[in-house]
Amino acid sequence: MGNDTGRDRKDEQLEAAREADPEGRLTTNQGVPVDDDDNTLRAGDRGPSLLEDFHFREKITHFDHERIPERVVHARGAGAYGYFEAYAAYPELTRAHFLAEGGRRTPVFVRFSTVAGSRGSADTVRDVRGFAVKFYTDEGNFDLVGNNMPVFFIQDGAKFPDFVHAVKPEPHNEIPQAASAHDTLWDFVRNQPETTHMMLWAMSDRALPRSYRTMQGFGVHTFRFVAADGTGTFVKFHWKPRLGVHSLVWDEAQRIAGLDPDFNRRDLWEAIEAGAYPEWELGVQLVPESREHDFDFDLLDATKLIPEELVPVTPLGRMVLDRNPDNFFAETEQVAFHTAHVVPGIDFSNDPLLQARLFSYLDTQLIRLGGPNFTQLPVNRPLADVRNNQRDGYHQTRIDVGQTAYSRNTLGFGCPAAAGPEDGYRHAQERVDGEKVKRRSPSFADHFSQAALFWRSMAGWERDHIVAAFTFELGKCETAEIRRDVVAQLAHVDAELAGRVADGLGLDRPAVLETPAPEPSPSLSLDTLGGDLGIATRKMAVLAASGTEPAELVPVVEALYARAAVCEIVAADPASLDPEATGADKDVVRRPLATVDSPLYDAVVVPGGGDAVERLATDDDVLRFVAEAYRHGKAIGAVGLGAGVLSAAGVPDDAPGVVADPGLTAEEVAANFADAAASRHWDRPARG
Ligand code: HDD
Repeated sequence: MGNDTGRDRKDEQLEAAREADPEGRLTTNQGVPVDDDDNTLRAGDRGPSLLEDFHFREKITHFDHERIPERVVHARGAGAYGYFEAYAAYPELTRAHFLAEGGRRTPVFVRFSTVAGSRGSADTVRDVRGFAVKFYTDEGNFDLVGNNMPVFFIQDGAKFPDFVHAVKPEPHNEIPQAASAHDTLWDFVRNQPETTHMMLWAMSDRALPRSYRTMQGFGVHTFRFVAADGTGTFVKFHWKPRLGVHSLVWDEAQRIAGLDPDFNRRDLWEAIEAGAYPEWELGVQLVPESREHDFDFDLLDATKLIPEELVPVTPLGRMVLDRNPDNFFAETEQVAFHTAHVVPGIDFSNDPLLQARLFSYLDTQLIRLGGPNFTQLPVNRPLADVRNNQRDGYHQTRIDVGQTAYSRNTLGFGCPAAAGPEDGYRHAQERVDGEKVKRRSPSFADHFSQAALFWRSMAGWERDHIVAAFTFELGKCETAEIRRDVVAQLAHVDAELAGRVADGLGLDRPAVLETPAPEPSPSLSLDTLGGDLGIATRKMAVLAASGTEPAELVPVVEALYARAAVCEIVAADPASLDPEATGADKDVVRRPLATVDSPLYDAVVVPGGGDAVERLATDDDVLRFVAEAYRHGKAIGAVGLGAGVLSAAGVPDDAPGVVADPGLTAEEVAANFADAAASRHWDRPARG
């Protein structure tokens, strides 16, 4: 890739920091060759160790200091490099250089994360996901530190420590890990009704993304674009995945947390290694400053979204992630995002949550990365030149040359000189006048209308999942009053929601208190966000056994590959398979059944073959595999006699998303199965 892409410039900069010389001799950190790395220096074979063993002391000391504090939130994550490409120039909106020319590419690093869990927690817990993008622009770094949900739990950053203390494991026993289903979170919720809208999102399947590659991202706050002439436009940022938005279901997510705690992390890594580069479109909702007060909610309130039906999303460019980091700690762990990392042309609003973040992120990096020079770490270093009078501090790696480190100076010929408003960052001009108050604006007071908007915009199956999630989470709360109070809070949103959750918890249905909701916003439903890439990159299990008929398996595998899906052949004993029946020429991975399970796949298909069907239909693990796929709404296919395995698992052959007509050819099954596997099927009858 040439230099014009911009992407290579970050890669080249990183190259200078890469160390890869495994063939050289082992040395100490002083570069002294080490003669023996296995034994301490001691007085005699069985004698005590000697303090002068500097190699041993250095090795152990370094090891003892290997850990840094994990992020106080968003500790668990995965990152990747790529580029952002603008579709066109947008001079009427912003003077930002990275949006100033169609086709201009800017390197990026993206880190996705869960919020509540520790670094080692499972990926597929019920949680918000972080979606943080660092643009290495020619004018300095711009960090868009967003989430996969467009609203937030609280309105004012002063409540952030309280919220985080409530959702994190409880302080007396540090239980539960990476889970919101406990008393303190829901106690916070009942006392802070502004959480209601976000809690509906968090109880929806948005909190269980199938993949980081199939999540939307949102800047959440209202930001401000500033054009060269100073014109300001309020802006909300949106990332839309090309693969569509896809989620897991709760039972499946829990199973995956045990089967593969690295499920989302592995998925991102493998897709990029395989060249299936994930892609998102960056879009914006734009509100001219003159229309700031045209809405029945406040643009400064982060618990509100602007329905896309009111303000459509205008696409500005696309982002592609095409390179995995070389070293998790150096890059993904040490990357430091900050909402105040903005470039000329991008500015803030007075959202009190955003304003608090503008303080918090720099502060946290100082403790997490040990001092003010974290900006010099390779992953954080801007591509733009850095030139100022900031000096010294822990881990300073620059050698700033010259006599002067102050401004204004004459000895240094006045250098470096300030850029001035034309080139330099100039904060948006705004007249501000007010009393000093510790008070919420009355325009932030409505906590339920948009919660109702979200609920009413959901498809039936999404509502079922939300009700199940509230019932599960509140069911885990040990304090009865918390369950009762939260259900009463839900009665402000919708009678059906509150009533169904009350039923699930064995409580009386609360009195109806509904707030009138705006018109539903279809763009909030996952039903409208499926994408148009069908089954591309989805993972399909092909269940096989010795005796599986090649003529029934190979066309299925070929058809799935032709649609860019990933296929794995799953068998109790892969070595017993006829090599021809495994599509070996296609390098199809074969997995022993004991090492995988149904929740790790998006759909399952069973080719026929007399002996094989008998083996499969009498194997409990196979039957559970198929039954679980059915329960999780996944497409299930069978070729020829393979249908016998489905009926042994109790799967009705005419249920939605089940392709099991023995009269169909393998090619026909493959085509129908591929269509069925593009989405989940929730309207299924119970298994027989
Ligand atoms: Fe935050 C990390 C997103 C509110 C304070 N936040 C962090 C990360 C993301 C977000 C994606 C992880 C970045 C990474 O991968 O390194 N945070 C959000 C969003 C918010 C939000 C979308 C609301 C709209 N955050 C928020 C508030 C505060 C913080 C109100 C404090 C007042 N967030 C932090 C932090 C973290 C952080 C403590 C922990 C680690 C870090 O910053 O680097 O400063």
